[in-house]
Amino acid sequence: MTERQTLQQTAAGRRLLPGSVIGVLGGGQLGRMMALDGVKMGYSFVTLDPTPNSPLGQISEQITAGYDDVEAARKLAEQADVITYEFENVDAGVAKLLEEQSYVPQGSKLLYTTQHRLREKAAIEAAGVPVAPYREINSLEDLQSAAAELGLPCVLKTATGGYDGKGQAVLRSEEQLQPAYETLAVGGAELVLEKFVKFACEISVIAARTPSGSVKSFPPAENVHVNNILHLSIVPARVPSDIQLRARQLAERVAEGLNAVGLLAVEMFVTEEGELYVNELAPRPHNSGHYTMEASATSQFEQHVRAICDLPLGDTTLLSPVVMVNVLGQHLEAAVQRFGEHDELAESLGVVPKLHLYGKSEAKANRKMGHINLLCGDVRDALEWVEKTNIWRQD
Ligand code: AIR
Repeated sequence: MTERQTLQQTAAGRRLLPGSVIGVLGGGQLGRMMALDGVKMGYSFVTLDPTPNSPLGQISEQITAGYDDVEAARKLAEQADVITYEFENVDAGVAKLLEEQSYVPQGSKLLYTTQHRLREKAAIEAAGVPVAPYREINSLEDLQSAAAELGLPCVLKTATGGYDGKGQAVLRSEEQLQPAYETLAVGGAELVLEKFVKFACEISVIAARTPSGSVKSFPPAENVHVNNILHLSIVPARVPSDIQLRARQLAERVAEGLNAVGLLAVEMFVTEEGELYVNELAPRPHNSGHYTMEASATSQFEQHVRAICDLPLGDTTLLSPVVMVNVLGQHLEAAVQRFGEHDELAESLGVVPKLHLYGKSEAKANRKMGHINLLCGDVRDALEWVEKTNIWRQD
């Protein structure tokens, strides 16, 4: 920890004024966009990432080493006034070391909770917020009796490590139980069975909480996934305003219940009856919050910096309807081409496309390479732009 005048001791923790150095575990796009906003505010950044010239490393200092490299973590702690992370599978030993040797306002408890589906669900329920009915599964017999109790269809998921639809299987018939169990329980992996929620749509709310305990949320995004990967976030979400309000209240309640610091992304299912069930949490900036970069008074990245530095949280007012569309490896070339040309379609629809690219050197299929925020008068116009450009056409 460096000695600086930018550090103020407050009742709840430390206020880190602009001029402080923020250390980030992970140098991917989320860290990069955090730094793009943080640098504007006067902070500087150092990242620890195994890949040289990572998306964040391109615009900050970088320590190139593995995430479990204790010596490198110690170096990060020396260089930074405050440490955060931009993905949640942080090595528990490294998180503990950093907490001892540096200042990690988010703490390791939040990571410990959100790295494990069963712990996460228990914490959400303890905050008085509903999750879909679920059971812990330790054997094939557990699975058979839990499936009988909950009724099919159900979703079997590994308790740790799964993302973008990996580590899960939808079970629609009894014959599918055993093969799914054998596939997912390899190496004694802990499993959880969830009742399949027949949702009308999926939404997410990003809440922020400071060490001093103030909480603010952003308006919900309506999320459309393709092949289990986020494709679109539509804001305002096309659900009634009372549901939007309830979703924000639930997200804020979860952030408070978990004593979260920084951002907490809360993914939810909305049923036809207007019920809300929390699906998943992420204690970091979230893909479904990228819309805030141009469409909100404060972006999620600025909000995260404000929260971990214990500054007053920024205004989360939505300034314009917006649709965020992800640019995956297979979309990159066409999206870049399009930005080199005059976009008559956008002009005629009154849509303003804003391109964000992450600086990744390798454009693999389904890899998140960038996104486009489409500012618009009505989200239908932005959706029409997405459709008519043919960049996201599925053959
Ligand atoms: N990320 C972390 N959790 C979920 C996502 N999307 C971001 C982080 C991480 C990057 O994805 O910014 O560093 C890794 O992207 P890739 O394409 O290198 O796997």
